[in-house]
Amino acid sequence: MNAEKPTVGKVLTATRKTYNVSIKDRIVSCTLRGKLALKKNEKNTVKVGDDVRIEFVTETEGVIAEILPRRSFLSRSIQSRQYKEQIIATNIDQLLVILSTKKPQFKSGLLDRYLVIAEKNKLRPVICINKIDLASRADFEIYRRYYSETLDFPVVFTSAITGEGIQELQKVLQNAVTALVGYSGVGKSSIIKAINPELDIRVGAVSERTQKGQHTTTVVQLFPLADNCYVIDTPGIRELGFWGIYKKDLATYFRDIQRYTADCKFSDCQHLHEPGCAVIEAVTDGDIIEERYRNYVSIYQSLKSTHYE
Ligand SMILES: Nc1nc2c(ncn2[C@@H]2O[C@H](COP(=O)(O)OP(=O)(O)OP(=O)(O)O)[C@@H](O)[C@H]2O)c(=O)[nH]1
Ligand SMILES: [Mg+2]
Ligand SMILES: [Zn+2]
Repeated sequence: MNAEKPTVGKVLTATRKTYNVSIKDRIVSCTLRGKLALKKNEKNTVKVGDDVRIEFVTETEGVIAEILPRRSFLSRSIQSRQYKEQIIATNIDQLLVILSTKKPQFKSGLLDRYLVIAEKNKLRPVICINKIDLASRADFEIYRRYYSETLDFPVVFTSAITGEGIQELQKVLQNAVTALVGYSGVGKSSIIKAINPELDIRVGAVSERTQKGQHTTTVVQLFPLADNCYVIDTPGIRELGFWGIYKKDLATYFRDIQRYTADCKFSDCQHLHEPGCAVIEAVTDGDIIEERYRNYVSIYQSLKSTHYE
């Protein structure tokens, strides 16, 4: 091998100074080329999932010289002095939204927030209801039916403990880069480990007292699972801020609500309590499930009106 020859690889981990880049079957530990090290905005900061051009220094060490164009990314807002966009990972095809039946308790409101983020980021969502060993499927059938049949999102029930549903999930993950998102403790890391038990991944117990996870995963990490199949583990995000989503646009990220908005009496209808609202009518008729509509209203109320507010 020519040690000077630049090569393209995928960023597996990105900590402050070191970046692990996967090139073919090897992992190269990289630092940043001067220009990239100066950076200081999200667009030219190396992120997990980036395809990068590296130059080898030794057989196992290199320098990242260039970030290749990104085809997508997942971002969230972080609230410091003002809202700031933070890119969580890049070059993602689909978002695996994971909830658990219990410990922590299933909440459809959380599911709908993640689905808004998926739609906003133009990522295909797949819904995974994990810890099915702790509950009865029948209790979740209403969600499975609505989200898969009415909304057309794949829904998979899994248990990382018994292995139920893991094969079905693997099929959905084929030929894609999938980011796993969901609250701390729902079992994101456990599911990756269930797919490949040889991976070195930490899982952590859920607190008996609060029924919450303990934020075991602290960094974003990409795992190659098979040829052209990658998953990205993410830390359970405590505060799921919305980036660039405003009240007036929210309905466009709810594909079921969106189907009715053209029939509302007022063109600026926000579907809250306006007369002649076709969305509210669809809820009354049972075409949109009430829980989903209530989640819309609650997310609506939590959003800013405009960019400048
Ligand atoms: N009963 C049951 N427990 C599970 C299942 N999946 C994960 N767990 C347990 O749930 C706890 C949390 O699992 P993790 O995989 O660490 O959860 P996580 O989503 O990665 O959490 P963070 O890294 O904190 O965001 C561990 O004690 C797991 O053993 C499941 O399918 N059934
Ligand atoms: Mg984890
Ligand atoms: Zn309306």
